[in-house]
Amino acid sequence: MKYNFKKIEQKWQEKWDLDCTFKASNDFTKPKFFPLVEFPYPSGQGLHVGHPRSYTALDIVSRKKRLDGFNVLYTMGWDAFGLPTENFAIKNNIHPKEVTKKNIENFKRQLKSLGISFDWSREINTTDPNYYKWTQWIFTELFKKGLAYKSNMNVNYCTDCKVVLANEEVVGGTCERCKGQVIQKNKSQWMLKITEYADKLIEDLDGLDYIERAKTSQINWIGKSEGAEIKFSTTENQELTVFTTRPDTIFGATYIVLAPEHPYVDEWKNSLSNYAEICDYKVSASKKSSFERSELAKDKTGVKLEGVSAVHPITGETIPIYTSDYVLMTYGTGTIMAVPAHDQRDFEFAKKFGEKITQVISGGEIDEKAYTETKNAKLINSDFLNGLEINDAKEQILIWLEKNNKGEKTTCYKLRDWVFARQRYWGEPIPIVICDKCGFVPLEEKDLPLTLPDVESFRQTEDGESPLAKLDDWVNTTCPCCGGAAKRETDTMPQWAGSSWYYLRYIDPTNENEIASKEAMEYWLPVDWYNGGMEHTTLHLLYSRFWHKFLYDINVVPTKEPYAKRTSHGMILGENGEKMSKSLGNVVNPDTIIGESGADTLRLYEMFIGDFEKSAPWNESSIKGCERFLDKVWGLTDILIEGKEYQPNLETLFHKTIKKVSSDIENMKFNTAIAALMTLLNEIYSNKQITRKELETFLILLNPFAPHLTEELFNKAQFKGEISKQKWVSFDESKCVDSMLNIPVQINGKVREVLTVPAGSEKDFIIEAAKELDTIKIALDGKNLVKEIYVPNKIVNLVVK
Ligand code: ANZ
Ligand code: ZN
Repeated sequence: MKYNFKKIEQKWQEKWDLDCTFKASNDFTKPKFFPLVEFPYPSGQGLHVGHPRSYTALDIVSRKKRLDGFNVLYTMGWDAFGLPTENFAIKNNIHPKEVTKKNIENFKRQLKSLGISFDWSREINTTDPNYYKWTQWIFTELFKKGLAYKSNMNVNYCTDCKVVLANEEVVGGTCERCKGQVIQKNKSQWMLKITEYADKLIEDLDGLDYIERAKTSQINWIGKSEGAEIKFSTTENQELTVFTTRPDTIFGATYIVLAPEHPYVDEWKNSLSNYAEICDYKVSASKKSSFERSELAKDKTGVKLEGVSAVHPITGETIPIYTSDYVLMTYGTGTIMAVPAHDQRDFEFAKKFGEKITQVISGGEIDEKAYTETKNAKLINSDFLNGLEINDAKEQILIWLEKNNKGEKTTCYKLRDWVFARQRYWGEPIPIVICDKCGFVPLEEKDLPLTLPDVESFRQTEDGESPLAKLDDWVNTTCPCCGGAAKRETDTMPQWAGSSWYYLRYIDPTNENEIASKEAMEYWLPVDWYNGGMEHTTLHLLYSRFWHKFLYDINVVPTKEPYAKRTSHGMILGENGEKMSKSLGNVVNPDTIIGESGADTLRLYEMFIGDFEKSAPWNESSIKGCERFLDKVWGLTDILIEGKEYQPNLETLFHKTIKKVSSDIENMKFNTAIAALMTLLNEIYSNKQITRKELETFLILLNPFAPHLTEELFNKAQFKGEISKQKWVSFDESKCVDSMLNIPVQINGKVREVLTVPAGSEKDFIIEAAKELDTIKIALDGKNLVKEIYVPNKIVNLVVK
């Protein structure tokens, strides 16, 4: 019994649009629910079947919450600035604005065809000047508070894309996007001081309902280490400062290592007898990524600085200085004290270069590896630290260092400030004017947005500057501060800017005076549930939490954190189990599935495909299974009978299914919820009829998953109103227990019959009833019954001789 999904789906989508069925209300007295999914980058390829997994999941939650009486704000937007659009525009000589517009139209058509219950009246677009006015405004506020600054930085520069790349955009020394060569380039860049929020970004994770791996990936990215800086004097008139997390091992420090980029390596040139060799080494190190350099397994390389040496701050011993690429300039002080007995990398290096290995912590063995510490290990070979446990030794040495002015306690972070500029066209202009007299001057709010001017060509200048740099009329301006001649900043903001605060704009998308009204923010914030890809649980979450915390500190938002809960879905893979990609030819377009089987089938399938948090391969035959299930649902009206009750033999199953589907939706177990509905449907069909009450319950339970079909059937069966305006169904806990039990009856351990009795029957009653069964009676006839065993609710076993 095929149903006409094409007609039905279109009909309901039009009706929902016309009636604004899913519009979030401005009645702030109702309980609210604010779900959020990562808004897409509208690429030329259109929607991928991976997108609907997240959108459908929170659509199911949203639809249920509405039936639960919540005012739900579920909406969509476009993260539309960025490189692919710009590259396409350059290649085809079309304005990126036009490309973006077309791509958005296509994405929107596709999303609408999925029947997601978005409130489309709140749609936003990061490239709309009314939107980026506020992105720019946040930047000027950051600037005023000293959190945006310009600094000379060694940056990753892709020679093909001609852009500065973030570390995570560089993969194995090449550009993640174009695979072009990445070199280090010194450039004056706008930076955001996210490091100022490092502690808060860790501490405040505590109160949040984030999946564990999202929390750990943020904590690891921030990489907070408590330790000490220790000063070593040298034969030159400069001191070396090392960062160590193990100041207790100081008596085991047998040499010093500088990063190859350390400025002293050049400054000491005249004292270094092997300077040429050192320079060669620096060149080879500059070709490796920091990841390669830090790898434990890599063979250690390095060069001794001949002609200089350091002095141990406590023993006064002379110790050698090396340079090696396993020490990174970007972490700590770019200098370490090597303790080869207890640090594996130092150990490997010391063995190769024949340096002294002094054990200072008791226990363990040394062979291929440095000593491993045992519990309660004590300090040895360490003068006044001897006999102390590690933590006590740390405390004592810190006291000594501070007293003798040789070092102090410090905390180090892996997190770096955020490079916040690109030399490209399709991004938010940075709203800063550069004046000879006044320096950097931010635009005032009344002069925002600073709109992106039109240009003739979207290519960078020959020397890799932003295309905006070619527009003299635009670049030359007057200083907002002194009125003198000044120039505009020509760099634009990075892709991450617009997505760092977009959820705030959903709250009040057309507000012209502020990001959103105070009242609306008080009501809607925080986001109750944010779902998105695992690949965004580190940087995007950190960046947006940073901006939110800043906005909280300047009294713009009422909460410390933007998102109360964060979950992540697994990726949908190609049929061959590999990541879907054009080059592998395994990409599935949702349009195809919707055309062949309908949106409800696609939705159901994507939720049935496996555990929501795990990745799952695409599978055509399971799609057919989902389609058949919906066809069977469509046939329910043919076996419909009157009746305001559940039929006795189905009552328990209905209550159990309501309970299961309700909690499964809240816990993202969409696949098991669907399985429960499939079981219920089979039972209904074996029962050969369904009452109106049962049909109504079934349709409401299925509605969040298959909204079009259930709306249509609800209407067809002449229930009052629309299904999306009903109340979610309730269950009775006491009715979730099966009323009758089926107990197998054995004779000498062999099952002969199954006994059906009311749940909770007494043992004696059950044994007597078992003996009364026809087959059992015959089997017992003339035998000597020696034992009667009853395992409660499980089995009766009668032993005869
Ligand atoms: C002595 C020592 C003894 C160390 C020992 C470790 C074990 P985390 O935990 O990641 O912060 N280190 C410091 N700066 C470095 C740099 N720029 N490049 C490479 N390594 C660096 O690691 C801190 C430890 O990593 C520091 O503590 C230092 O080695 C090394 F048994 O100092 B340790
Ligand atoms: Zn000025």
